[in-house]
This record gives sequence, C-alpha cells and structure tokens, in this order.
Amino acid sequence: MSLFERAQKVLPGGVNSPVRAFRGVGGSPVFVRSADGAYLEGEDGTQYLDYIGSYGPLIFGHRPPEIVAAIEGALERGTTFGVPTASEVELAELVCSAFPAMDMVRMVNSGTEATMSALRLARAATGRQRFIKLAGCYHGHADAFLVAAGSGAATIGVPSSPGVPSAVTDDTLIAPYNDLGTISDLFELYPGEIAAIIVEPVAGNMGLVPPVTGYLAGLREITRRHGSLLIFDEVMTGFRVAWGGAQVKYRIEPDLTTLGKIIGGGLPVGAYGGRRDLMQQVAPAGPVYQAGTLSGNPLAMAAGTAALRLLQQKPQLYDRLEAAGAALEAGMLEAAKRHGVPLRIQRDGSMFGFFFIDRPVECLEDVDASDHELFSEVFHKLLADGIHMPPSPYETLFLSAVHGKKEIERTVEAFDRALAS
Ligand code: HOZ
Repeated sequence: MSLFERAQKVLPGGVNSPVRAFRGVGGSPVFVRSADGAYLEGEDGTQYLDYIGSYGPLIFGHRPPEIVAAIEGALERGTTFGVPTASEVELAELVCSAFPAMDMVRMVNSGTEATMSALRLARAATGRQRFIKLAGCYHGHADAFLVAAGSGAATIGVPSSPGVPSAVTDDTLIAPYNDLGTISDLFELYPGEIAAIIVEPVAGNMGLVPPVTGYLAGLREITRRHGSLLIFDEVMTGFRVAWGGAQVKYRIEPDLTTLGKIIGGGLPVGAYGGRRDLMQQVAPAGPVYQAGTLSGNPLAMAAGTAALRLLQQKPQLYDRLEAAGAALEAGMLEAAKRHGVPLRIQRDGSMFGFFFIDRPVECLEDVDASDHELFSEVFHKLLADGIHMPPSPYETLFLSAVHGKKEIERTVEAFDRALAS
C-alpha cells in the first residue's frame, strides 16, 4: 500500500492541509522525508527543486545552519514553559523595530489565530460588527473569513465552507480585490457599521496579485474617513517583500498587522500587532480576550529571532532575491513566447505567480479565468523533471536565498521543455 493510500485511511484526504493533496492539479502528492537548501527529498529518494518553501517562511532555504543552531540551543533549555521568557521579548522587539506601525505585538501560533484575534480587537475597538474582506484573499480558516476565500478553499472549490453559521458570516462583506468603487459603495450602504477592512497588501493566496497603483492608499483613506480600521494581513509578505513588509515597501501605515511564516523561522508562529492604543485593549492589558498556552513557544521564538537577525545582517538579500525572481520571470516569459503560449507572470521580489492568460490578473475572477488545465499539465511535467511548484494556480511560488543561477536556469529549461511537449 502506498503512503498516500495509508494516509487517506487515517487523515482526511490523506493530508493535514488541503492544498497538499494535489486536488488542484490531480494525481498523488509527493511525500517528503527531508530537505536541504533549495531541495526536497522524496520518500523514494528523488530530489526536487523546491518552489513551495513551506509557503513562505524559508527565505534562507531549508535548514540554514544559523537557525538550526538557534533551535538546538533553545531545545537544550526546554521546549515549553507556560510562563514568560526573554526570547518572547527579544522577538517582539525585533518585529516592532521593523514595522513602524507596530508599537506592540502579541505572539500566537498560526496566521489563522493572528487574523481572528486582530478582527476581534478591531470589532471591540470600534464597537462595530461588520468588516470587509476581499474576494480571493485568504486569512486562515476562522469562520468569519471563510467567504470567497483563496488558497486551499479556492483550490478545492469551497470558497465558502459548509459548517460556518450564516450568523457568523452575515457581517463579512465581500469586495473584489483592486476595486475601490465597491468598497465606497459598501461604506455608503452600511454607514458607521464597518469595523475594518482586512487585506493581503500583496495577495498571495490566489496566485500572486499585486495591488494596482493607488489601491492600498485608497483603502487607507476610506477607512480613516469612516472611522474604520485597516488590517494588513502580512502573514506572507511580512519580511518577505521587504524588512518591514509590504507596508514599508508601499508606504502605508495600517492600524493592525498580522504576521506569521518568516517570524517563526520555519516553526509555527503567528502574531498580530499595531498601534499602542489598540493593542492595550488586548487581555490582560485590556478586556479583549485572547490567550494560548503555546504562544511565544521558546523554540519558535529562537528560530524566528535567528531568522530576523540573519535578515538584519544581510539587507542586500532582498536585492539578490529580486534579481533571481527577475531572471526566472524573464526566462519563463521568453520560453512562453517561443512556444506561443499566453503567460502572465506577477511577482513581488521572491513571491511569484504565473497564470496561463493573456491579460493582467487583478482579482479572483481573473485567476478563475486563467487556463487551469494547462497549469496542471505544466505542473506535472515540471514535477517529473524534478521541480516542485505549489500544486495549485491559487498558490504563490517562493524563491529563497539559495535559489541560485543554476536553479533558475534549470527551472527555465524545464519550463521550456514542458511547454514544448
Ligand atoms: N496558502 C496557504 C498559506 N497561506 C498554504 C496552503 C496550505 O497548506 O493549505
């Protein structure tokens, strides 16, 4: 019996997170036994060049020695205490120093926890219930966000999940990404009722969809005008597109920010933070309750701190990632042109999305309209060639510091062969 068959007997769909099951591209997933640098090793010993990068945290690739050493060091001191540690303070100080709009931060264990807690805080602080979510953005799987959700939900065709009470989602208002007109209409329709807009400032859960010029500034202006809060979900973009995330890159100050991925250095972490007057409302400083026994886990704090310290020491890394991303983009576009295949590549540094479509992709509808069948075919050809892309057109590819010239050239050649056949 294959590992996948065994898995399906004891894990729903054979996996612990839906995208991994390959439902978006068909076939059976690769089970990985180890990884090093830019490569995964399958259970059968096959090597794969990895473009998943655990969906974001691995900006230095797999098992960078500095992060491994930090985890080993922390492990010698204990795995979890349930009481405060210096490591929590250290990581919080680092995060706040990177994000000018973050005076305070609360560590949690996942992006889902971060976004649901940020929303609770926004509702409490404004005394309003409704909030706006953008179609195709994904903010984890808390009930209120499972409406027109991207990522795994879009991949398996359940963007609004059964089991979520309508009473919970009645207050979730949906607008298309990159469309300020609908946002204005919603504020007119529900004056004084909208607590917040939550947005991925660069959407990474419907492939990669960047904000059009003026979109984020428009969201900032509208929320301020209506006394609403702006929440940036930077679980993916935080420390990935820049030190200080998309908010520094695009020069927008949100009221609240959610983080994850890189701040855990490969271990499970989430965080939410923002203006002091808002964060002071979180328990026990204030009445907005939120807690977690494993929050601020010392292993995760050590890994996250090591990752951020490394980034601090290597500010030029972002330029290198940009150059590697640009080379991959240029090579793939050239190959597509050669084979007469309509290809759209959208990228922010080392975050990368490709769509088989002949026009810009600005919202979920555009992603839906791209050729998913061709995506699946190309995905499988690349996989057979030893290149593991994310198994869904609704996910983003991630490059790391160890995706060098050799890896980029190999990818472009494989992409060219995939299109040729
Ligand atoms: N797009 C997800 C993270 N934001 C990861 C996909 C998954 O594992 O389901």
